[in-house]
Amino acid sequence: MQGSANLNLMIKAARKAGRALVKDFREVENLQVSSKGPGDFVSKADREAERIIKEELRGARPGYGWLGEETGEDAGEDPTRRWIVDPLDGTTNFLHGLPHWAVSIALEHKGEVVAGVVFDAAKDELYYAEKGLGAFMNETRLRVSGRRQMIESIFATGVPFGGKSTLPATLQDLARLMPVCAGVRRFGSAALDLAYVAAGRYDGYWERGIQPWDIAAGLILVKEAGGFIGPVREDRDIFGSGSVIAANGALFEPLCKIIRQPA
Ligand code: 2AM
Ligand code: CA
Ligand code: CA
Ligand code: CA
Repeated sequence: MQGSANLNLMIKAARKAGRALVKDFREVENLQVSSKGPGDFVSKADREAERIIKEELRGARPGYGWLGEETGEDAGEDPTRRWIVDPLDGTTNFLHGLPHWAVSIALEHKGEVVAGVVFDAAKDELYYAEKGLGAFMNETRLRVSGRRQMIESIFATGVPFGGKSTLPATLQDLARLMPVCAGVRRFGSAALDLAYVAAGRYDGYWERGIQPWDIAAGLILVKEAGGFIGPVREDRDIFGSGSVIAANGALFEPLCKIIRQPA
C-alpha cells in the first residue's frame, strides 16, 4: 500500500519505539516498575517508548495535538489533528515476560481516526491502516473473518483488573456469551485484540472501561478490514463511553444483542 506521509511517519515512530521495547523486554528484570493504581503498572520502558514516539511525531508535525497514556493531553496549534498514542499496550504482559504487547499510534482528524498503526514488535507484526486504503499486516492485506455462526466463533475481551467498576458487567457478559460461542480469549492487549479481529484471527471483541489510546489505532484496522464497530451503550460514543464492540459483519448484531442486554 502507498500510504500517506503521515502513515509512513507513524510507522517509523512505531518501529523505533518497538526496537527500544524489544531491548528492554530482554532485560525486563532491570526496569523500574511503579504502580499508578491497583494492578496498573508503569515502567521505564513505557515512558521511554512514549518519549521516542513524541520526539518523532512532534518533530515532524509540531502543530498537531497529542494524547498519550504516559504524558497526557497537549493541544496543538492545529485543533483539527491529534496523535493518540499508547507507547506500550500490554504492560502487565511485558513485565511478566509474556510476548504479547504492542505500540499503538493513531491519527485523528476532526474527531475521526484516519490512520492507525499497531506494532507487535516481539513477533515483528506491523499492522497499519489508513482511511479508504485498507488494512495490512506487514505486506498482507487484512480481511475480517467470514464466520457466521456464534457457536463456531471466538471472541476476545479484557477482564477489568484491580477492582475496576466494570467487572460485574463484564462477568455478566461472559456468563451470557460463553455458552453460545466457541470460546473467549483474554490476552491483555486491547490494541492487539482489535488487530486480531482485523486479521480474522478473532471473530469479534468487546471491552468495557477502556481509554482512547488503547483502541484508537485498532478501530481503524477493523473498519478498513471490513469489520463493524460500535459502543456498548448506543446513546454514547466509543471514546466517551470507554466501551467498544467489534466484529465481522455477520456477527456484529448477534454479539451486540448479548453485550447490550440490560442487567
Ligand atoms: P496498558 O498495558 O497500556 O495499561 C484494556 O484491557 C487495557 O487495560 C490493556 O490494553 C492494558 O493497557 C490496560 N491494563 C492496565 N493494567 C492492566 C492489567 N493489570 N491487566 C490487564 N490490562 C491492564
Ligand atoms: Ca498502562
Ligand atoms: Ca493500553
Ligand atoms: Ca500503555
